[in-house]
Amino acid sequence: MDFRLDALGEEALLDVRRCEDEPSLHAVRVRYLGKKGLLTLAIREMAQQHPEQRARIGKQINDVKHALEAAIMAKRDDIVAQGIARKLAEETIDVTLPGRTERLGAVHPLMHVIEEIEHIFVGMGYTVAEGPEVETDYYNFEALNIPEHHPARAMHDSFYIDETTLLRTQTSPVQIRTMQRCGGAIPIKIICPGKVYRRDDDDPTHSHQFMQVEGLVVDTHLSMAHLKGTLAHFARTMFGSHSRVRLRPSFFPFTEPSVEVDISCAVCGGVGCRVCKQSGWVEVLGAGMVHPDVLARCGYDPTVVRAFAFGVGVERIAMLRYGIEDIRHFYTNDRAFLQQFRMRL
Ligand code: 2NL
Repeated sequence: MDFRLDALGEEALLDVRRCEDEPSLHAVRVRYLGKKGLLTLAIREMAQQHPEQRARIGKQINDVKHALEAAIMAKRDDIVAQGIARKLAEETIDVTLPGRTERLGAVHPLMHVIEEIEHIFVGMGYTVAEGPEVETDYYNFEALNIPEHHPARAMHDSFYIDETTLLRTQTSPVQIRTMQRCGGAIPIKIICPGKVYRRDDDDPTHSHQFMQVEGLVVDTHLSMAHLKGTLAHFARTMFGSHSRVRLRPSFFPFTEPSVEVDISCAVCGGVGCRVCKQSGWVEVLGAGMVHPDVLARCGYDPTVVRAFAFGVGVERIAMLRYGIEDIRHFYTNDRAFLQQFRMRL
């Protein structure tokens, strides 16, 4: 019996040592210590021994049992520790790696320029007015002295939706609507930024849709001097204190007199370069005193009230401001191009 117990104990400890996971360890426990386990059977066998030997054998069985239980417990701790160690090795997190940053978008350069223009005019007491991009031909043309057979109304210049509805070709309709809503009240000082649409199928460097900011001031005693002073202030704030404006006579159906407005080239400072085609000047605005017929149509008495208006091409301003040579950059969504404007908030 003694000899068998020793052998059994050694075999059991060997089995424990060979275990690599908890299920096999559990199987060893059942094999030796379970209800029909080998050690359990030995205990039962002990009952048949001579009483004088029982105590000694009982102690021996207990020793083997405790040794086995201790070995199983130690092995379980081992297995658990190994499991944790393996997981830690597999799931290492390198806290020194750079984080995954969200890609931040940027304000589009055209929007940024519009906001700068708004800021400059708000500083002179203007408010920003907006209106629909889908307009009637009355607001887009008729109210602005552009009669039915005027070349500017030809189908090829505008996007018509039906016979009387079109995408606005300038933001003047917003100003017409504002004057009509004000019902003869003065003063009005507004700027109207927004998208405008023109058909330019033949020239790939022109976009069908571009940005415009128009301005309108309605009051008494206004003259071309106020217009020029306003635009000069705009140019100096936008392009720097050395910036100059130059007015050249022109024609628009809705203003009289009308002028084209040049700004001294912000790229070369007026000496001559590719952007200004060596002239030192860049044309960025059209302007004039609002035509009396337009004022009358909007509920203002042109013998009492004066108004000046101007229209700015936002793309041209942005090109000058940032030295961008091709207008198409604004509309191709090239991220390399757009990312350059990220910090200019
Ligand atoms: C240009 C020309 C211009 C106006 C826009 C205007 C608006 C009303 C009445 C009279 Cl409601 N005029 N706007 C006047 C002159 C020129 O824009 O070349 N824009 C880029």
